[in-house]
Amino acid sequence: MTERLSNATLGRLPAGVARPPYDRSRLTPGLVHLGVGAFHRAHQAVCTEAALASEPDGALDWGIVGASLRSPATRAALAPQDGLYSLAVRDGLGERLAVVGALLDVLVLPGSAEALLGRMADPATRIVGLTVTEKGYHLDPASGALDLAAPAVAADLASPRAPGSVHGLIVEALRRRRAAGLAPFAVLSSDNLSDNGRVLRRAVLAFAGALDPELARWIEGEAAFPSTMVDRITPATTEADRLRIDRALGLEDAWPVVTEPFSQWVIEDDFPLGRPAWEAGGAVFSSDIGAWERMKLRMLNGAHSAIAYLGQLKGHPTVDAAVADPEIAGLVEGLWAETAGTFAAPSDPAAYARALMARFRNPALGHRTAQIAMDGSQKLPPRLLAPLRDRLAKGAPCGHLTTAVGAWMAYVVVRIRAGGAAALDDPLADKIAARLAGVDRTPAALVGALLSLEAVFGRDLADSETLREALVEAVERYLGGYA
Ligand code: CS2
Repeated sequence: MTERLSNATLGRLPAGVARPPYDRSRLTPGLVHLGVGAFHRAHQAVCTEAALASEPDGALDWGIVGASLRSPATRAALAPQDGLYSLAVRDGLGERLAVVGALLDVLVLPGSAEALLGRMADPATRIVGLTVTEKGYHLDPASGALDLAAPAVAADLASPRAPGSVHGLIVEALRRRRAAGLAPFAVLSSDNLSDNGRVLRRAVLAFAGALDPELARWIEGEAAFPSTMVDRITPATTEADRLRIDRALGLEDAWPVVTEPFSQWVIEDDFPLGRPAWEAGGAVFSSDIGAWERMKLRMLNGAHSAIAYLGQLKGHPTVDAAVADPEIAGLVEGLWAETAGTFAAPSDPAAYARALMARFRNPALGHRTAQIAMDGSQKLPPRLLAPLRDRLAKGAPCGHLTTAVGAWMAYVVVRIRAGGAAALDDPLADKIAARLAGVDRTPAALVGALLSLEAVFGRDLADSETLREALVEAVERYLGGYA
């Protein structure tokens, strides 16, 4: 049997596999990260690793304690490996492997909630990061405000000392810090939300305010919520990845992470208690995160969602297969032409678009369109509906944006018809299925039912006749075979 990757076996890795160049036995925790999935381990943890490696003889006090909010799987895989995992960077030219050492431990909720709160309230913890995907924020997607009635949020408001949501955890840990006379940690969202720091701050303040206005005022005055733009395409790891990587390591790694060569992190430099030297990993500090975020969300993620829905409707399982289809490549180019004018670009959008298409064509990632298609109700507003709104207001053509939104609608209808709400991976699946139940099968009726989802489209988009007509046309085109 192959031995497991661990501190004890690190020395046996083949020469070509990079490993932590610092003394791991001296590494102590400084960061807590909520949502320690593949993306965090391919991105922020790798920048942290570079920061640690940049001062191997310095104070190694920025180790990461991760928390899994929903599943014990990450801990089960990584605890026997002392938190070590390998990162496989892949493109058409091959695969580069590195073992990352920055992650010290993984705690799983709900069992370890108390240990996690203790760690967050510890004076050594100076930053609490989050990658919990859009739905982990429990926001009303159209307005961006915290949904105080969402079951996870309501449950934490009812028993705030034993929280399970990100807001509940952050507020309870901050309450304990305040009681202990400690300054707050910086709260760092690395999710694909527009103005993620600002949005999270508003949500945390709303949550705290509902419990204890004094505490909310303290958080408002003292705590930093820097915004960030994060980017690295990181598909879910497959069994084939595991087997291939184990062979290359000569050791078993139960949960390696596969990613692309490109990585970008733009961060607002607001860390009152200090931060790792993330620039060593290529992070860039800027005071204008909004511009970076809008370009990335509207161009990369907007195109991704369009590719995912159209790819699913046309039977393309992966992004590279989908963009090899001229109709989809054409839609993506058209989408970029429409979105380009809707934000103040921090760099040349044409060059950015060319680089994006090359990344989408990466043949070694196998990024599944079904994975990106998840949670459309949360993803559409910042990616496609925000630029659509801007263009509609100017009376500018938006045929490609509406085609992409229409593809989402057609996809939703196809899934729900095939297997009911359970077949749609989306936090609003039940609501969406209920809207569609009993309506006519005509494209106009289906579009009407979906546009009435105020949490997604707001009032304004539902009221736009121009949009409605364009969507009916798109849905007709893609649902033709199914209607
Ligand atoms: C993707 C993103 O799954 C999705 O919705 O669009 O995860 C995307 O791969 C990342 O944002 C790239 O940085």
